[in-house]
Amino acid sequence: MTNLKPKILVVDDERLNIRLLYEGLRDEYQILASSTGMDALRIANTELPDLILLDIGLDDISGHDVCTQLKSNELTKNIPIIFVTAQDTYEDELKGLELGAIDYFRKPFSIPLVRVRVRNQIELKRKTDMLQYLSSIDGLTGLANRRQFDEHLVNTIRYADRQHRGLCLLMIDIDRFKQYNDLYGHVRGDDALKVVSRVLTKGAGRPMDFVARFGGEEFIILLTDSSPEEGALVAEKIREQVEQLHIPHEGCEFGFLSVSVGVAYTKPDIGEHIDERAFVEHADTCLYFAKESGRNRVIC
Ligand code: GH3
Ligand code: MG
Ligand code: MG
Ligand code: MG
Repeated sequence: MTNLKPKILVVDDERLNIRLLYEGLRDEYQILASSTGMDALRIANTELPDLILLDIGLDDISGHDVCTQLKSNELTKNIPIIFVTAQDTYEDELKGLELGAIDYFRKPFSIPLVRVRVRNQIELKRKTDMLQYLSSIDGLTGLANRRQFDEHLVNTIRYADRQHRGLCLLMIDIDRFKQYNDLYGHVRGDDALKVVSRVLTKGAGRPMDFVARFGGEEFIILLTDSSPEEGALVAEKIREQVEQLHIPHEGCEFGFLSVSVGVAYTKPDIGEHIDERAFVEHADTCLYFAKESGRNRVIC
C-alpha cells in the first residue's frame, strides 16, 4: 500500500536526535533518516521529501552546505528546510535563514513545539504545491497549460542543444470549431475538447512526450528524442483517431469532427542553439498550410 503520510527527512549525525524526532513525528509522517550530508543530498533527490529537518554540525559537509546545494538544484529547491541545531548563536540562526531555511529549532528541542511547527510548515507546503499545480494545468481538459508548456519547451531545448537530440513539435487545431459551438452549443464543444485531449494523450504515449492545451481549440505536443518520421507518424495517428471518433459535425466538409496538424522538426548541430520562437512558428506555418489545403490533414 502507498504511504500517503507526508515525508520528512531527518538529518543528524547523532543517532539519539534522529530517534527522538522519529518517535515524536512518526504517527503523522513518514520519516526518512540520514546521518551524513552527502547521504542527505542523495535521499532528497530521489525521495523528494515534503520537509527536511537539518542538523548543522555533520561529519562530512555542513548542514549549511547541504542547504545551499538543495536550494541551487531545480528538483529540490522548493523543499522547506528547518535547521535543528545546538549552534544557536545569532549569526548561526541568521546564516541558516539567509541560505533559504524556513525555520530554526534549538537543541534540546521540545517535541510538542517541533510537532506544531512541523505541522504548520507541512500545511504551507501542501498549499504551495496545490497552487503550483493549479497554475500549470488547464482546468477543462486536465492537460498542461500554456505556461507549463513554455517552461517545458525551454528546458527541453536546453537538453536537445546539449545532447544534439532531435525534437518534434506538433501543433493541432480542431477544424471548424466555431461552427461546432454554433451548431451544438458550448457544453458539447467543451466535451469535444476533452475527448480530443484524451486522443492526444494516448497518441503521444511515451513518458517523455509532452501534451498541452496551447489555447482555445489548439493543442501542442513536444516529442523529445524523436525523428521527423516519428513526428509524422504520431501526427497521422492522432488525425486518424479523431476522425474515427465519428463525432457528428454538420458544419464541417467531412461530416465529422476532425483536426489539422502542423509538424516541425529540428536537431541542433554541435554548438548550435534551437531558436524557440522559430521552432513554434514553423509548426504554426505547417498548420496554416494544413488548413489551406483542405483541413483534416497533416503537413510536415
Ligand atoms: P479552423 O478550421 O480554421 O480552425 O476554424 P475554427 O472555427 O476552428 O477556428 P476559429 O479560430 O475561428 O474558432 C475557434 C473557436 O474555438 C472559437 C471559440 O469559440 C472556440 N473555443 C475556444 N476555446 C473554447 C472552449 O474552451 N470551449 C468551447 N466550447 N469552445 C472554445
Ligand atoms: Mg550534529
Ligand atoms: Mg485555432
Ligand atoms: Mg480551429
